[in-house]
Amino acid sequence: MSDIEKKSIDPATIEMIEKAHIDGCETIFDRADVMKPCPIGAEGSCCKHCYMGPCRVPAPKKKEGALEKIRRIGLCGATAETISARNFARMVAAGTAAHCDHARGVAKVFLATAKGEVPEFQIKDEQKLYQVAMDFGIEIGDRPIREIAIDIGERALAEFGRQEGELIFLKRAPLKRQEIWRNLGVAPRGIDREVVELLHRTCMGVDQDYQDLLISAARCALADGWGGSMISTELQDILFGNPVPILGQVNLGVLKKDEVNVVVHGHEPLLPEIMVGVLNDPDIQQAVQSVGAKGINLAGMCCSANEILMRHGIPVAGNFLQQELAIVTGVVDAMVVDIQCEMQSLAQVAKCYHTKLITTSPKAKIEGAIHIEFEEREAQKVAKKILMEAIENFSNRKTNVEIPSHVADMVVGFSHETINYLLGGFFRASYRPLNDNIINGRIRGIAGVVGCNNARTTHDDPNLTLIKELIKNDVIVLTTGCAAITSGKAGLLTPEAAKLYAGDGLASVCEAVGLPPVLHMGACVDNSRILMAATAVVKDGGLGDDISDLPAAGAALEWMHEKAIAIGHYFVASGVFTVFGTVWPTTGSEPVSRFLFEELENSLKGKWGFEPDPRKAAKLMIEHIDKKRKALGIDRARERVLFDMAKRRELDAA
Ligand code: NFS
Ligand code: SF4
Repeated sequence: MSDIEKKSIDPATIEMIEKAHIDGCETIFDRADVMKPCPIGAEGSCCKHCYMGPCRVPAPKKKEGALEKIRRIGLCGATAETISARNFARMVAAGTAAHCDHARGVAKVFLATAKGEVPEFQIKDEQKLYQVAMDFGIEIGDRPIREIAIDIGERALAEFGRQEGELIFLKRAPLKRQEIWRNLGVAPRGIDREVVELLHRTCMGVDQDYQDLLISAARCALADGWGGSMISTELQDILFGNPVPILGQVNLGVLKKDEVNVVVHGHEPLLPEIMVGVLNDPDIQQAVQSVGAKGINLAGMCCSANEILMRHGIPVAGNFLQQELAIVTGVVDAMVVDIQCEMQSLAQVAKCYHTKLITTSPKAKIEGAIHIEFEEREAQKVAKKILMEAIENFSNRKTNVEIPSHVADMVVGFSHETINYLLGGFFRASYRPLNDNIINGRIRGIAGVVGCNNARTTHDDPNLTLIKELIKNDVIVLTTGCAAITSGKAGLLTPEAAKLYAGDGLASVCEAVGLPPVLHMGACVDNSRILMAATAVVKDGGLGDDISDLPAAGAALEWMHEKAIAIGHYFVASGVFTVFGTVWPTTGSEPVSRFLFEELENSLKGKWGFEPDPRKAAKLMIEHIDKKRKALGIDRARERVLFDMAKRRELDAA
């Protein structure tokens, strides 16, 4: 394998890394060669929680003496276990804060919309509005939609500042799960409260019991999955429409040489939604013509991409590690970013070309970028202003233009409600057919494969290898975030992929209902959809009475963000075996790792796993799925199915 092939398995990515070299433009792929991770920080053994430190307590190398062991405490006496668990918990708090602050923004716009203060936004999905109203215990009767929506907005916002009781959406979980949370004292009270409390607990001299720290981190993470993230998914669906299957295209090849290209990158769907709406505005179209462009091409990057892809079929330029490379094509006239996962280096890369980097969130400015703040009350005006900046920039393109030809088709937009309809039909929407096919063994189990790219491993490779291995073994895959984009690029998000890549059992089910073997469920906040899908499967019956009983597992092999740790921890705390790859942040403390990998299962019935090799990770997940099938007494059914298939082949051959 050449050096460049170690960087990515995506041909479009490799092409652009090479172009960047020719253009003399540095990217993250170059920096990853030069700067290696700090070995002490990488294992979670560095504490900076007070300035008597930073204290470093690296794991002892083999054959070290007693003296070395004594040094494994910080100045204040904090043990390696405390330090490791505190670092882990802080990641959970930060990740939860990111998802939930995004959710707060959505809730505020939702309430303003309900009050009629932002005419640009409307309530699009009334059915979902009623559903959420019922979950929130809001009276429906014959009240006008507007009033119900105001109540929902207020109640959603109150979840952030709630001081006592528990988050409302916890009641959506299977009853047994709720019991587990309450008995263990991890049912989150208020969203902000859990984040603040975890930051407090992890300060110098507070909670210094690693098990207690990791359990309280679960409480905070649950405030993300069943709190902030779920609120943001639900309210975004009501405002912009619950996603339904839609065709889209993905990879850098979606950029167009003779059109103005605007890439929206980040996480909030608010501004991109409005941009989609004003693309055909006469002023915009006229401006496009006047600069000699053939049109204006809006494309997405990362989770912003997933949001507008699912609802409007807007093409996706790429995932996290492709953000700089989109600019390297030389045809991106504006890259518009809001919050999260935007690399600061975009500003430098933009300088190598003609691209205008435009920041839009008051929370996320970047030195060297143009700042045009998104104000929802002036949403259209801002959207048009940004598009005009891009159009004006079209004529500034330099000569070093090259767009990779790679582009793939995909079908996306599988909200958990849509899966319901697709399986059961609109009038008898139900997960029954899924459950039946799991019970009869055609589908072996369910896996959620989600999360980022990480420049410390070959871009797209671990996730893709894992997903292919899972579907080959009849495990249906639900995917979100950057992993979903990886799947799209590789052609796995099409119904035809079932025949090509899935095992006989899964393929037969996919072909019967026209489903891809890998279902794109949205952005990272939409991992809450996976929780809801898992809950729906439990509630439909026949597969135990808790999420932890399901033949299911989760993974994020290329994770890098703190948000991923928050997601992983709420999956674990919801009863899911969750495997991460590439690196593991608590390797510095064996007891902490053991607690997460094994002991947590005693109380939360879910646990973490770490396995950088994607084939081995698939094996771990499938073994777990088979163990659950056995516990449910449905392992025999699967043996029969396999036998049937073999028999059928024999007959075919005869
Ligand atoms: Ni999720 Fe989406 Fe991608 Fe990772 Fe970043 S874009 S919120 S954090 S890198 S999957
Ligand atoms: Fe060192 Fe303790 Fe301060 Fe951490 S909190 S830096 S271990 S003295």
